[in-house]
Amino acid sequence: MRTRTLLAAAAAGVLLVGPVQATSLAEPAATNPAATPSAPVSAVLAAPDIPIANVRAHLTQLQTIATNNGGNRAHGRPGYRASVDYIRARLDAAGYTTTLQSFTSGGATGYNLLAEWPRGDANNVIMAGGHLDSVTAGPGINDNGSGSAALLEVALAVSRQNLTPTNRLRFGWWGAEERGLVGSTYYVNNLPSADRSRIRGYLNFDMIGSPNPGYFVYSASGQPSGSAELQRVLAAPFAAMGVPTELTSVGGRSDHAAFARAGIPIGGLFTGAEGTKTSAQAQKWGGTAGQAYDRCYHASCDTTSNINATALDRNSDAIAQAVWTLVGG
Ligand code: DTR
Ligand code: CA
Ligand code: ZN
Ligand code: ZN
Repeated sequence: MRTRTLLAAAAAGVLLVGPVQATSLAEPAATNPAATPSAPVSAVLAAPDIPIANVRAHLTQLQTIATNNGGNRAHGRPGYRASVDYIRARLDAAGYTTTLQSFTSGGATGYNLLAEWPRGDANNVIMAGGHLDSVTAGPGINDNGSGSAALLEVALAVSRQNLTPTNRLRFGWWGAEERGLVGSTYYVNNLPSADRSRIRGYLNFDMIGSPNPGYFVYSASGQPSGSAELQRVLAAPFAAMGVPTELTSVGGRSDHAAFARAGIPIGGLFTGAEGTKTSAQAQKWGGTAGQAYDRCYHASCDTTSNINATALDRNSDAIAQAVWTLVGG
């Protein structure tokens, strides 16, 4: 099934499915009428609520890791590898197939952590990721412990639900984003083209718990064909929550960029960094106008106190809903 059809069908909340035994989105053989897709059915189960307490517990662990390792979780420092080991251990215990991909940047070894849920059509892969490294100045709890912890908890929810998705689900925790999107670029550039063509979309989550939050959805404008469906799928949960969102043009400022350059549809969520919240935004979202979305961006004060729990909860739940929709949970 063409990418756009796949994502459009998923975004519509229905999947054209053949008889029960259909396990792929490939068009059924024309010669086999029995395989003719039945009427569209709502085959997408509702995503579970992601417990914000669990997400915050992961942030507390990442904070402890930073505190015990020189105050940061930066590329090439012990706190980064300890962060990888924390996430990987929980994914292994939950039944994921995990892979550590190493690379070198600035003379130090970096690591990408890939985790695949071993079910669903491997020819139709939906990826969700975010960077796990911090800057050297601090623990990086909002940037990007927030995205990393939410992704981990969504992955654990998939396992708890024992999901049998139509499509394949793969998570990525990227290294050395703060050195210039190094880990995600290494991953995409070293992926064989056949594997690259199996990725139907990439969702990026970098800073989703900012203390003075905005609710931003990555704009599909200027992005690869198919990105508009991802934009719609990511905006829908907030509409259901009654939370207005704004589109943000993310350019090359995070790990979606390498996927976009490879022509893979991208989407993502963001609660803001050094930018200043406007009066109009404060009117609709609360918080403080004239103040940065995250005053501790790239600073030592980016600790577990630098998180807005409501924003983190809403974004975590939105990630789960988008994943369930796109993989056909
Ligand atoms: N570059 C990210 C923070 C960041 C700044 N603008 C955007 C837009 C979309 C996602 C992330 C960001 C970082 O410092 O990790
Ligand atoms: Ca929740
Ligand atoms: Zn950063
Ligand atoms: Zn970041």
